[in-house]
Amino acid sequence: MSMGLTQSWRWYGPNDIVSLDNIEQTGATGIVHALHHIPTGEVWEISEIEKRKKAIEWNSEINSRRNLKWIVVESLNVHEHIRQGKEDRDEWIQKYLQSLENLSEAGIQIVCYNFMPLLDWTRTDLKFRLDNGALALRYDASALAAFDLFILEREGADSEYSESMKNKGKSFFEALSVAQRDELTHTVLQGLPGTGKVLTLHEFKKRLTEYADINREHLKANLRYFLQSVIPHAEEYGVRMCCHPDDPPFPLFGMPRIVSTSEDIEFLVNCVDSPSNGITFCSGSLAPNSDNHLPEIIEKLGGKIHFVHLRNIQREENGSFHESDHLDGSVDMHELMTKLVMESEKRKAEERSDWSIPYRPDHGHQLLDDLTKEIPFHGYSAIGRMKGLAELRGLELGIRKTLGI
Ligand code: DNO
Repeated sequence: MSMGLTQSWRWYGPNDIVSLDNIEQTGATGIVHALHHIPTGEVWEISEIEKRKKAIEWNSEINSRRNLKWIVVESLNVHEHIRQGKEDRDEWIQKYLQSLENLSEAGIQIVCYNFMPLLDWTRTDLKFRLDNGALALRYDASALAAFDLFILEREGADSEYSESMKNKGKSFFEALSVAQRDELTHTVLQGLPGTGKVLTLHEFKKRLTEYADINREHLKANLRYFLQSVIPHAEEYGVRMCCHPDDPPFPLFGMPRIVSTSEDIEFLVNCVDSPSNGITFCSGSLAPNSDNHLPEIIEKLGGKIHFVHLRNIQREENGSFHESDHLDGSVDMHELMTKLVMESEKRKAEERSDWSIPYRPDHGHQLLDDLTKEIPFHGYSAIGRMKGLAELRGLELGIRKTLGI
């Protein structure tokens, strides 16, 4: 397998219940990590980066190097003032560049980020029970409509839903107890990974108004501005930036989302033509939109993929979906893995040094012993991800053997 893709694992840091010792046992060698304690936008000082890198790569208990390397930053988050194109955005961009330069000095060359307004990933249920008793993350369009229309009571929301969706949202809302309404609110507003921060309803309402005048075109222009300011420097530092697609891939709460489709991704990579301007290919984020043809995206934009999240989802009615087993669901994982293996081989033939594309099992079900634990980072339990990684690793090996490579 040494000639394959790089198997990696997201580690949230000292508060993660999955330790580095545990991760070594999964067989993953790449660590995906961020300095979550630094507020979004502030500089990641070289000393902080080096300290963490050492904590990851060096086992001080036995004074020996671990078989782990911090290879991807996920994420170096983009400050809201950059997304919103506020007057002081250049100052935030300067700080961003400083962090990139420091990361490159520490030898970390892949940096993931996203351009989703306010909230990162959004789900309505973090403990959806599957038939086998395991728990999964789910997005239920009726629950989201219920929250938006009847809990948040967002101005203008009424005109954005079809009559039938409004009715579904209403029935959903009416069936909820007060505790369930609170739970739904808490679930929707916690898409801020790693920070442990959950916005309150009041904060969220207030922050939504910041987007009142920002339409799709406006947000796209702000993305272009960000890329034009950052990418030439990233290239100079040897850092490959990779934008994570919107999860889910459609607008939420009246705010635009602009990295949701194949066309959106093309817009992004065309903003600046550089090996440093790439994408994170996230199967589970793109797949809820059935118009997104995932294998085609890899074929078309494969050279721009610097990092991969592999996860499956099962599409349900009306845009709802839940996270299914890695090899089972709406995504044909065998086809995707084949395309990724081919892309990697192509890079080898072109003598690109980045042929061993890092991928990680993105999310996993909560199952077996993990069911008895409190999982601090939803989707990031050990056993479910281990199962995913084991399946994906086997899939890659099988494909390579079949193709004779
Ligand atoms: C969710 C993750 C996302 C992702 C960011 C990347 O589990 O896939 O939170 O890390 O959107 O910037």
